[in-house]
Amino acid sequence: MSDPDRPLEPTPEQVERYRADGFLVVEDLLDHQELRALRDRWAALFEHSWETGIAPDEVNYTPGVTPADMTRQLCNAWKADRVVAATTLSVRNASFSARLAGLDGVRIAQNNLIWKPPSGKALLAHQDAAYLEWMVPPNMTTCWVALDDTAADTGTIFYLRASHLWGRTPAGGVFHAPEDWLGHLRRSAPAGEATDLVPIEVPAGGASFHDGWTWHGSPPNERADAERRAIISHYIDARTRWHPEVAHPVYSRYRRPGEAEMDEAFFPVVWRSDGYRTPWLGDYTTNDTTGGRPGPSPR
Ligand SMILES: O=C(O)CCC(=O)C(=O)O
Repeated sequence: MSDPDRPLEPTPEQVERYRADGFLVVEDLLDHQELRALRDRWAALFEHSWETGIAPDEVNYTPGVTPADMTRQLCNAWKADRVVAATTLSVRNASFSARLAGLDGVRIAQNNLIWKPPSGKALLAHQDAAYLEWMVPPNMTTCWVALDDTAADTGTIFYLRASHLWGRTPAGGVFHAPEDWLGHLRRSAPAGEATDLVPIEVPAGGASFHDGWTWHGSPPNERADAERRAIISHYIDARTRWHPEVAHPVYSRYRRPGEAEMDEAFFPVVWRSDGYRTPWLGDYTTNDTTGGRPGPSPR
């Protein structure tokens, strides 16, 4: 199951379950070697040590400044670290996600490293695609991989089964450390809909995949002795375009003026059914699971 360089095909039953539930669990996506390599890079990344010398696009954690119980996040750390890139931009993760979504190809839109410390705070229940009005069309297919054994009481990701069929609600609420992580969901759920909340309990290296309109979030980590880390690849349809009028404060800086097409330098095509893959990815994602080159630590 774990060769990152080979396409991975879901079974017809997995596709059917994904389309019905809006998510799918795969208990053994990463092998021990890939898992260990990612864990070895983790602390250094959150200390702002960038192996490539390039900072992630968003850094929601500063050592010694961010309160200890906040859930930490780095967005697009694949630009900072090639071990993170090897998993995020793997043919395995991208092909499996695309096949579940019925897409002929996917680009990476964003990657997230989430670190919920012991007793760490919640992340709001939301629909990913609601944050993507700067794309045409707003869409997303996500591969979420646990780096620790997860349980309902360690603040794992929860999905609202079949909520991708509820329709599209504008983004709302506070994403990081909300008072009530289900508040936005409760205000948005269609009247009479059952709220079938499913915690994803998988061993480390286990994964879940979800649709961009599936409601999901994660409650506080109730345990004082358990980390809860995840590496997340948010893919989009390879044909996605820039919205001509709506800008994102961070990501629209990668838009070439006057052009609708997304630039493969920043949103590479990770997998396409005709075999195409953005050429520079070959050299960049070395799958060097020894931990990558030691790099400088600019602050
Ligand atoms: O890991 C989490 O707690 C939430 C992650 C998330 O929102 C996502 O993968 O879209």
